[in-house]
Amino acid sequence: MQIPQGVTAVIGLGVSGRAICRHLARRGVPFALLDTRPAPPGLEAFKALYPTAPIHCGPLDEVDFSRAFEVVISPGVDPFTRGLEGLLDEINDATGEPRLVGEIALFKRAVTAPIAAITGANAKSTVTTLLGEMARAAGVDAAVGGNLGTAALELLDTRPDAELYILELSSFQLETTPHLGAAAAAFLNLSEDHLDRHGTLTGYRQAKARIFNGAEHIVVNADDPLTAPPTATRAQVAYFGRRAHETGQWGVERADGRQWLAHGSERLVAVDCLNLTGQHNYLNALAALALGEALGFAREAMVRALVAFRGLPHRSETIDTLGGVRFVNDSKGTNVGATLAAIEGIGPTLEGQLVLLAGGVGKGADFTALAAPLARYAREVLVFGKDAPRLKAALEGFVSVREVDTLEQALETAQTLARPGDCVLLSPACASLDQFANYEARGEAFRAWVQRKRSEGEA
Ligand code: UMA
Repeated sequence: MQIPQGVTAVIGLGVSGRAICRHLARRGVPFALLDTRPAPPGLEAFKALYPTAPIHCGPLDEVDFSRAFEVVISPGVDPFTRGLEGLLDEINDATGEPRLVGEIALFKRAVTAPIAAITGANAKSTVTTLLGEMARAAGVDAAVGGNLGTAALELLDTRPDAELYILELSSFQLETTPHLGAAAAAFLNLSEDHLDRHGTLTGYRQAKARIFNGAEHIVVNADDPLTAPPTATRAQVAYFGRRAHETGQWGVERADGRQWLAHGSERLVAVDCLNLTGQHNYLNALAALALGEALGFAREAMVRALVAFRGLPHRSETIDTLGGVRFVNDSKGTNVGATLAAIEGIGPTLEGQLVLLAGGVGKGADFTALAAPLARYAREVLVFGKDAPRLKAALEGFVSVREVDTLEQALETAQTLARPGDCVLLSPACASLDQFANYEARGEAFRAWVQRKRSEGEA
């Protein structure tokens, strides 16, 4: 297929691709749709909506892009896919950007209100949502989306008058964003994920660090040097971290027998006033406070929103306490970094110990980083699913590990092992796709089991 002269090629018929096409159609920009899959879901509906748009389904090396105005790629498609060779390096004279860009580049060109952007290997959805709540409390009309679920371009169409756009951005989205120019940009943490796409941790970091391009304010993690901007920046930099920090920094302070979220020497709120639990969530709260401060939100409003915030489903979500044992659903813990954050976040807050439920598809990750914190905080680890044997091999000798077949069996066993003061934590360090449709379905199975036990107990 030859993309006709001056036509924009849109790659991918998912949430982003549909938002890109709608955005272009509204502006009268001619486009063609491509998807690497032979029959992508939603194709018939697309044809009905845009009957004259040229369509190609199948490998991209069958497409001649030489006459295309530009190529706009969906985040789930690798810009180094065969057929796209060299396009990332070619400059489009009309836009001054590479000829291959992503949805966020189009968003940036069209938006007039400021952008707050959040990336990181983990916790970005929590910080994005919390910042949205803080904006609301501060009386700022913000639209919240991006990798979180609602495509950025969709926000622009449905909320054109928003005063602020708060976007969660993935490495896939940032990789194809030449210049974000955010009013405030945060890089929360970095640990191995998506190495199948980015090759190395360095490649993953470089993609994420593009969030800093042209930013006015930058928020980075003082405990994770890999979140620091890789090149000199003119932006104002704020740090958050586990310890109480010096003037102008955001940290956790211990005073009067309590832990406080603090800015320099100023205590803002005691953590026992929050619904969020675990050290990792205190860091998320500090990152959101630092971003909100950079955006000019009133502190009192931010603290009010923070105290009311209950967190997101499947992210260190307390489901119930049965017989003195807390059941926490962290099914979104789909990589080692996320599970580490949950163990180290919740472990120190317990009177008892953790019983960890983990397993699924490990995506080639190395699980050994989990061994030392589990030796410290866990009574037992129950492993299930495809990579259970690899998990067991990595943890054995450090902590007691038992292999079972399913999450249900893991829960039944956990209930017999856990003692009052313990926490049964589902934080699998793995994707769910061997045994569930997605991480949400896995979390819902956990929730349903706990709720059933609660009602059986009450019956
Ligand atoms: N696909 C193909 N060929 C194509 C187009 C897509 O095989 O030509 C496949 C992709 O490999 C992927 C699936 O189709 O398996 C969806 O890809 P997509 O790029 O069309 O995805 P969207 O539906 O546009 O959703 C994307 C984000 N998904 C990805 O980056 C994979 C969504 O984040 C995001 O909510 C949405 O845009 C709106 O911004 C999801 C995600 O899993 C939650 N993100 C990853 C993560 O958080 O780890 C990065």
